[in-house]
Amino acid sequence: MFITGIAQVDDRQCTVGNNSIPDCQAVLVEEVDDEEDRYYEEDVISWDELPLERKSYYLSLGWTREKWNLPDEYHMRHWRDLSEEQLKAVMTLGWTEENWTSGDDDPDAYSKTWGNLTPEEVDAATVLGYSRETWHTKAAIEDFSPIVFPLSIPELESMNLNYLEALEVKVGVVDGTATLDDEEIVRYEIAMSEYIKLLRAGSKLYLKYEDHDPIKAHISSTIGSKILTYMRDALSKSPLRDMGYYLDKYDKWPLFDENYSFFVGGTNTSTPMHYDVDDFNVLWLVEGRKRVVLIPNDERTIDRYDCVSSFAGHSCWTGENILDGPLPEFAVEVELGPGDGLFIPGKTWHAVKNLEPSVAYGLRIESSQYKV
Ligand SMILES: O=C(O)CCC(=O)C(=O)O
Repeated sequence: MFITGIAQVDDRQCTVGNNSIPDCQAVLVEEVDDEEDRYYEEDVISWDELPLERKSYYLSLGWTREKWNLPDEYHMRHWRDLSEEQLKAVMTLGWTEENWTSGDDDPDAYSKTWGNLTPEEVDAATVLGYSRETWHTKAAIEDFSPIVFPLSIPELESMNLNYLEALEVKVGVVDGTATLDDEEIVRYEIAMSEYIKLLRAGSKLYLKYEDHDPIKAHISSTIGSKILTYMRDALSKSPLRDMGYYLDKYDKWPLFDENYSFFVGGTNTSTPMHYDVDDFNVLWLVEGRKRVVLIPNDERTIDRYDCVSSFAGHSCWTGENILDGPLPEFAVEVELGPGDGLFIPGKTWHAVKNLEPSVAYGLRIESSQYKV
């Protein structure tokens, strides 16, 4: 589900969670399917129909017409291409031809931990090539090594609250106190300057853009392109390269809106517990302070958390509140200040609370995006 439509709401409805928006002229941003999702472009557009510019891009990544036409992994295949055994397995897991084809929400079984699947579902998932370690809503065994490091990016350091307040741009904001998936919740559009004023006055609204989010188009030229250029440049020279987390191939891969994230929130706004599948994810603070709680997603915690919702197979949200109350077993917490970068390993559970009004930028790369 992606956000593409916009509907007016009247003034009395201008609230997000417990926050009301004064002098509200906000618009409610509705969520609708976006068939143009670039991640699945190869499934919906034939090679010959690709616009020239997209074709050059895919050619640069090593695609050819022949490769484009090959059936992809089983979950990308058309219903009619599945073998009898695969068909039985996907139906046991809850797929119907309709939701398989539309790509709408995964069946409920996909939100369960491996340990909570029924024996029939385990057999079906095994037929489809999954194991306890690779069940796709849960982590393959990953390094658990959150790393905090100083990162100087002079070109972005001045892009703080004052800078943002002066930009004439519309932004979408969400309830910054929600404990569930915040990539698919209702969002309101207001002027950036208006939002920063509310934030300074203690509002719990949160401006956060992650992943493949069409609303990013409003800030691509003013903010997005700068984050992509300058963050990649700084990270390519950071200790993360020698440590083996920043890979040489990241230097040349084209970056798009989905490769940056942007978080602007007031004191006590938060991002609830989730994981992202990116191979590379760095959060970098320009202004304010953040508390981040991280929990390994490996054999120590493998049956502990269910995905109550997931965002386009990219992130998994548990609905758990781990920011208030005692730290769960194996959790670590870090505090970030201006100029700190945090490397968040793929599929690591994490939740974030802004301890002061904060501005943060992020760069993330998922290798499967590049299919090479
Ligand atoms: O800063 C935040 O609120 C969330 C950051 C986050 O979840 C991330 O960068 O993956």
